[in-house]
Amino acid sequence: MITLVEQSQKVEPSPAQMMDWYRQMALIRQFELRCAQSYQQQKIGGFCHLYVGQEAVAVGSIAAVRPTDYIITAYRDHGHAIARGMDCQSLLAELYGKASGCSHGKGGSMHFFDREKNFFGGHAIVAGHVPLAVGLGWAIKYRKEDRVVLCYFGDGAMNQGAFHEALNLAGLFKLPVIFMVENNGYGMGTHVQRASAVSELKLRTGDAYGIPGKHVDGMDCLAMYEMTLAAAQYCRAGQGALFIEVKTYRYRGHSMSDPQKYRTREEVASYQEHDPIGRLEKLLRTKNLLDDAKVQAINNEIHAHVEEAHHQADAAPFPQTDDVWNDVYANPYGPYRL
Ligand SMILES: Cc1ncc(C[n+]2csc(CCOP(=O)(O)OP(=O)(O)O)c2C)c(N)n1
Ligand SMILES: [Mg+2]
Repeated sequence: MITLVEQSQKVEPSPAQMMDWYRQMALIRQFELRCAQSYQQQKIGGFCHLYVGQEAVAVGSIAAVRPTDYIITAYRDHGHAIARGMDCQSLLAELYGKASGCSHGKGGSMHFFDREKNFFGGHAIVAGHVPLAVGLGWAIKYRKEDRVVLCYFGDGAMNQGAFHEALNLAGLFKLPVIFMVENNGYGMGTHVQRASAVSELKLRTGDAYGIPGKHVDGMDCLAMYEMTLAAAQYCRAGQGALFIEVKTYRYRGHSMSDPQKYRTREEVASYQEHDPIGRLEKLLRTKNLLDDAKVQAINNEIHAHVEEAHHQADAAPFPQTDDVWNDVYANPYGPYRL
């Protein structure tokens, strides 16, 4: 039975909440554009996957869970970390390999982490973190805690063995995990229809693992909020795990080096017409919460914030050579126990 989701009452977010989501999405967009620039300036090394276009997914869904709930995601993690409230300076410092970075400069773009904010990464191996989400869900159930896990992954991850082993256990033990696939249409350059035997992803977990699948428009922040709120209620009520297929789109290449021969400019433009930030902006304008001057002021404020974070991160020191083995392996008796 998926009664809680089916009967989810319409939630009308407050003007302050919607304005906050608008700011968060605009912050993620500007942060990512700064990353692209810093990458070209060779301040960022290694892999770097941008979240431009997908902002409404992280912002709408993370707004619907509590700070005590666990968040875990794959390598396209900048947007989730910002929506979870991580500080831009510690994120940029991480990208620049600095000791003040959230993972002490040793994780980089794909390994953002914040134990205090219950943000469990940032994971580079496709689907490698889905079993970890199930472990977190198991811990919650074992300890009888009032928490849920929000686990994000890409459409490509659903064809990995680890995903299926993990979902089987989550279904079997009715664990409080929201599995959220960010279906942006592609795994690197391969379209989902060329990789998945059943391309309507929400159908893939119900019969197989007893985990009901839902569908939501990932370009709509309010829809994301509403769906995730209902999903969290479902998990908190002890009904088990839920799967949500989020239809979204990335505007930029898979990573920083992607000639994008697998799609046309027209295809990208057709999604940009439904831009999640533009969409919320339109709504806020109709409610007289935004006008040209306010939009400009918000963008200027965010620009100044990101530039300040960039300057501080740029000036920060690199880790010491002596620190090379610190924070690599966990001390099971140390402070980082769950
Ligand atoms: C186990 C594994 N195989 C291959 C890769 C290389 N790889 C990195 S990202 C990626 C595509 C994943 O696509 P998707 O899950 O749809 O996420 P998206 O990039 O669209 O967010 C692949 C194959 C990897 N990191 N891990
Ligand atoms: Mg994808």
